[in-house]
Amino acid sequence: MKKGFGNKLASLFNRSVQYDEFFEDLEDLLIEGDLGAAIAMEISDDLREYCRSTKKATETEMLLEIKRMLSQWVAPLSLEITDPPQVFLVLGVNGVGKTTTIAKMAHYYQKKGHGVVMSASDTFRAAAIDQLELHAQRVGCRIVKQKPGSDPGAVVYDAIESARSRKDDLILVDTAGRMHTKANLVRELQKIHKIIEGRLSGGKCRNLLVIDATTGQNGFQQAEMFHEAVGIDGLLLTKYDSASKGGTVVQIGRRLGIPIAFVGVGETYDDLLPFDGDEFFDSLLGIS
Ligand SMILES: Nc1nc2c(ncn2[C@@H]2O[C@H](COP(=O)(O)OP(=O)(O)OP(=O)(O)O)[C@@H](O)[C@H]2O)c(=O)[nH]1
Ligand SMILES: [Mg+2]
Repeated sequence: MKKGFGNKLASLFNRSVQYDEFFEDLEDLLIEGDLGAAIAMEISDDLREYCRSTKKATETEMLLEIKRMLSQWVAPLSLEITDPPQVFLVLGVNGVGKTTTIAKMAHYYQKKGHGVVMSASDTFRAAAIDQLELHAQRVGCRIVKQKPGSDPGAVVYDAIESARSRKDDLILVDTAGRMHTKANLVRELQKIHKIIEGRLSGGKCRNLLVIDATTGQNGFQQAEMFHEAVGIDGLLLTKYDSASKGGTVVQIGRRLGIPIAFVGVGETYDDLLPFDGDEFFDSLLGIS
């Protein structure tokens, strides 16, 4: 999968430009790739130093040096379910791909032989419950739901009880990305999180934040907001197939230390890849 970002990087290497101009263009390209100005400068400075110390570095060597830098800032989140039932509380702003990614994860874990139940805790929109139910039918897993407008925490409570009695391994909780106000959303999520922690012993709930690769820089602000509100354990990067870049998750890894769980690469249930830094950066940087 050769990405637009990788193509641009390749053309930067192919153009014969002055030394300083090359590094300025590289910085611009990294900023365009959503890495943020500070990280772009850090990479550029490191690469200058690398080129100086190695005298004349080849394009491949420079790409591998960029990859080495990026790789040290992001880690994969362990995806094993070792102590069921486990809860994945899926968070994110409106339209980033929460519900779709829940369906993909249900499919992924069921294929591994795990029992999965979905919790329809986006009760803010009536259509959200129907949408999740349709996915549950398609992937063939159970769903716990209540009426639109009901308490999202009560739905999670029911889902946990249901998972316990049916001995399911994984509870996937859909949440609303939008509320009347940001304060409402934060309060709601904190409440849901507290209910889960109260029903299950520590460490059983993973707060997973969905970051849409097409969103750009704003993804970092979203991560800061959710991390401050409930604490984020891992990222789900979506729409990586539509975007030419994935710098936001690198920036989140570098500045907030949050690992990545899965990467969404399309609209079918199989289009979800466990995060693999090696593959991810090869594709991002266009290394073949
Ligand atoms: N191409 C592509 N599209 C995706 C991916 N993940 C999600 N989508 C699409 O993104 C759109 C929004 O997805 P949803 O799952 O409804 O997003 P959401 O976050 O639940 O949205 P709200 O419930 O409205 O907040 C849908 O059209 C999905 O098909 C992906 O990895 N690749
Ligand atoms: Mg949704």
